[in-house]
Amino acid sequence: MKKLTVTVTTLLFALLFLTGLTIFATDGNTKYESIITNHIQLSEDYCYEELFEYHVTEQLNSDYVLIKAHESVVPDILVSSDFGGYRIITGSYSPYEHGYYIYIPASDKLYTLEEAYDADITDIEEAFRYLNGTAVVLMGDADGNFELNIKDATMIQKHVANLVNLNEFHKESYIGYDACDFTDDCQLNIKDATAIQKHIAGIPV
Ligand SMILES: [Ca+2]
Ligand SMILES: [Ca+2]
Repeated sequence: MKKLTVTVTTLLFALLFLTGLTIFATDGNTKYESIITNHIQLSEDYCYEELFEYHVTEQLNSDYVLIKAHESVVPDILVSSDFGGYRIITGSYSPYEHGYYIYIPASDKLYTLEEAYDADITDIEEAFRYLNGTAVVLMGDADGNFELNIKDATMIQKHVANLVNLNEFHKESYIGYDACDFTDDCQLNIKDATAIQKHIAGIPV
């Protein structure tokens, strides 16, 4: 797993975003709250949201539930994790690194997003899609539609030619612009477009 410290500007956007989430947290569904807080043993002062339920059955059970749960503190630093072509903002939610969890009611198992990805849970990508542009991005997804295809390479080419401004395009998503750097070298240039084209063609980058 790779980790990197995000920029100060990104951090400021993130703090604004997290503050908004904290307010929103009080209105969420809390069907599994007592089970989850037993799993991760949060202190009395915490934020909890059930964000997304995948495949709700007639018995109102779900294959999995995307949950955000962390202590009610503003993280002093945010970090991101890269795996499987995704970049996910995790943050240092004291005392836990990850604020997002996947809960599977049938087995009563709780996973971090990365653990859920590694466990190959069916359609886990739908949970990532739910967080697209806020906590999750698909690397190379320049147009932010959660698909990686030739249109993303073209958009980066246009950005390099000053026909499109990807900074402006992703102003509502504090990690959307980061996703454009497909080669992950902290530079956005024609090499990113070329690498995406090769990746789509199945040529090793
Ligand atoms: Ca795309
Ligand atoms: Ca790059």
